[in-house]
Formats: sequence, C-alpha cells, structure tokens
Amino acid sequence: MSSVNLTKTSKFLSLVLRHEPEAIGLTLDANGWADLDELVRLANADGKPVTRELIEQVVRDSDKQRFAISEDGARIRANQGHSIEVDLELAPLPPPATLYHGTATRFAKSIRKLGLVKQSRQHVHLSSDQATAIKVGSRHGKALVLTIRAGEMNARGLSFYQSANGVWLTDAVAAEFIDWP
Ligand code: HQG
Repeated sequence: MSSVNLTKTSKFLSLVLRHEPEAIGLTLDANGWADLDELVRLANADGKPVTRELIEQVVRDSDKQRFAISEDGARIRANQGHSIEVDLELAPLPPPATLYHGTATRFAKSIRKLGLVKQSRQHVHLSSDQATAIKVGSRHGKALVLTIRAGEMNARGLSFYQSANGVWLTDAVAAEFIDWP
C-alpha cells in the first residue's frame, strides 16, 4: 500500500473519529468508539474506498499511534485530538516537571495575554520533548516552543492526563506557568 494512500486514510480517520463522524453518518459512543465494520461500510457508501485491512495497517503503522482498535477487533477510536466531546476515560497522572508546547510565533501576543487555551479541541496538547513541539508548532507557521512548568501546575491542583499515544493533555495553561525562549 502506498504511503499516499495510508496518509489519506489516516486523515479521513482523523476527520470522522475526532471531528465529524456525521460526515459519513457514523455515530461514536460516549467513549469515542466506532464500530469498525460500520465505519468501512459507511465510508464506502460515501465513495471512500477503504477496507478493514487498510485501516488496520494505518492503525499499526501510524507514526504517532493516532488510533486504537479494541482488543476484540470490533471497534476503533482516536487516541486524542478530538473536537467533539468524548470521554477517553483518562486518569489524572502526575506530569514531568516541565513539558513543551509547540505553537507559532504569530500566536505569541495572544498567548502572553490569555495563556494557552484549547481552542476547538478538548484539551491543550503538550509533549515531553522539544522536537515534537517544534513539529506541532510548524503546522501553524514559524515554530515557537514554550516551556510549561507542569509540575508546579500540578502541585497547585491542576490535572494532567496522558493519551494512549503519549500526548500530555490539560485543560488550559495560565500565562504564569509559561517560560518563554
Ligand atoms: C494556539 C496534532 C492564540 C496553540 C499535533 C495552537 C498535536 C493560541 C493552536 C495536536 C492560544 C491550536 C494538537 C491563545 C493556544 N491565543 N493561539 N491564547 N492558546 N493557541 O491544532 O496543539 O497530527 O488545535 O498554540 O501533533 O497545534 O493531528 O492544537 O497553535 O498533538 O495527530 O492555538 O494535533 O496531532 O491548534 O495540535 P490545534 P495543536 P495530529
């Protein structure tokens, strides 16, 4: 299978499992799971020629492990990144002392004023390494890596979660917890 096809399928899965299941008439349960056979059927009915095998390959090979298939193979969900409200049943976890957030320089002024807000997603996304933050930030423009004093936030009672694919999540980051380069 060509990588173009895999990327296209991954983007399609992100769309229907994180943002717009209704685009193909799919429904997710409260925890974000979709029936895999139903997803394949509805996708094909909508002119997206995907197969269960192709989806399984995307899930297996995804560089960021964006999706998970249930143990019985019947269901699929996105590990993080949702804009629709789903409960991923993540337990709060003490974060490392510092985490990183990749953004773009054009957002700096607003972030200095408001801190980090989750915009359309369910959480603010943070990474434990700077290289990931640079990649995430570059999607929006000239990358800017902010250092987040996560340990201090946690000590003040703010919760952190880690998605199944290792992304750190929190509700918001007040400006006082952000160190600038
Ligand atoms: C910015 C990808 C102005 C924030 C990535 C970011 C990630 C503000 C943008 C995942 C702001 C939101 C999420 C404020 C935050 N003023 N701008 N007060 N507060 N922002 O795409 O973190 O490849 O919703 O800095 O790898 O970029 O899709 O979030 O630039 O893990 O799996 O608002 O998406 O994963 O952008 O990316 P996004 P994100 P996938």
